[in-house]
Amino acid sequence: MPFTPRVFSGIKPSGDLHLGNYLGAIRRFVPLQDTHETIYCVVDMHAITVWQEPEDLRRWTYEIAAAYIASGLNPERSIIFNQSQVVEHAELSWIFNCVARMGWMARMTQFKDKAGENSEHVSLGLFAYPSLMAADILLYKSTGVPVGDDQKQHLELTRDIAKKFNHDFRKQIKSLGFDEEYFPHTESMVTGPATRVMSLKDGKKKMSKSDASDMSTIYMMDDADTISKKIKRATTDPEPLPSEAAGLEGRAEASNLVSIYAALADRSVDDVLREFGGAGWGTFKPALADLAVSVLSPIAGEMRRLVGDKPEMDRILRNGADRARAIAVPVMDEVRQIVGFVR
Ligand code: AQP
Repeated sequence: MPFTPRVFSGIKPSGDLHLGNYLGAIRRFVPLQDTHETIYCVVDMHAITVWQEPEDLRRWTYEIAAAYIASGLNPERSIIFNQSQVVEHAELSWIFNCVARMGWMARMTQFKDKAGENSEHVSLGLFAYPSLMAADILLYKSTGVPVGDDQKQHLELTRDIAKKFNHDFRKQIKSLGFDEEYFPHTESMVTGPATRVMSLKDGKKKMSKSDASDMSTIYMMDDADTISKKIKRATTDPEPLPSEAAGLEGRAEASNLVSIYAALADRSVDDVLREFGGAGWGTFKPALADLAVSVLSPIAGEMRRLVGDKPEMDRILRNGADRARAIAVPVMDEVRQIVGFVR
């Protein structure tokens, strides 16, 4: 039985949204509405794998849903909801905890980065995070996941979990009338420039919600002056811009700013360098600042309007959760039968 081309992705409400979330994820979500069934989630259960103030969690949940819509997602076409309203995510994740192996989880570089020296004291949820992510994706039998480059390893693990489930339960899957696979092979959709936006202060570090320095991160809700100030103070090297991409080799900060420009302008890096090759930062940074403001400011304005209308946001999230459940409930019914749970 062929799988419906269906896209799932999500963002954690664990801080203010930034340019990396926008370019690496949200902006890529929008055109997929034309070609796929699309499901975009605010993954609040992922956020609590590290401590969140409940009031902040609620505020960021609304903010992400608002960013989705303000960036061009249509809640009538895409399913937009927050994860905790569809309890089936938690149930499938538990089953996947029993399919996945400890060794698979222990190899996840994001866990190692986040836990650091402190791995004995972080939550069990942080360790099991990729299993919940696999459940998010496979609950809807999603075939594609648009994510930033940093999530590639988690997607490989999602495929491993699906493969092992399909293999371990192949007899039961067949007896339910499925040919071979119950869960599909999920492709990661990571393409184009700025799949990994780096910190403005350190070109080797990912731009992140949890970065302690405000100046390294452009937030989606930053005003025009703040965006310009951050770009003008971004770390660079003394060399002018090269005229082709190969000239950015070994220049992490320069490469980051050019990639951001290319992604915001919807152009290739080579094309941007054809225009700016030979120019100094005094020319390039103001051009980048103007471009970033022209893209982000209208979105921020619309986000502010939407988060100010809580009843409307609640209606959208509830409606999205109802539509998500309409797909998830029959899948979980089958999964329970496959696993052998008595109902
Ligand atoms: N710097 C980035 N460049 C490109 N894409 C990025 N994403 C995150 N940072 C960058 C993409 O945004 C989506 C949502 O990410 P998430 O919030 O679920 O988790 P994350 O990747 O851990 O994001 P942060 O901002 O770094 O959050 P914290 O600091 O709380 O861990 C994903 O598709 C991700 O690839």
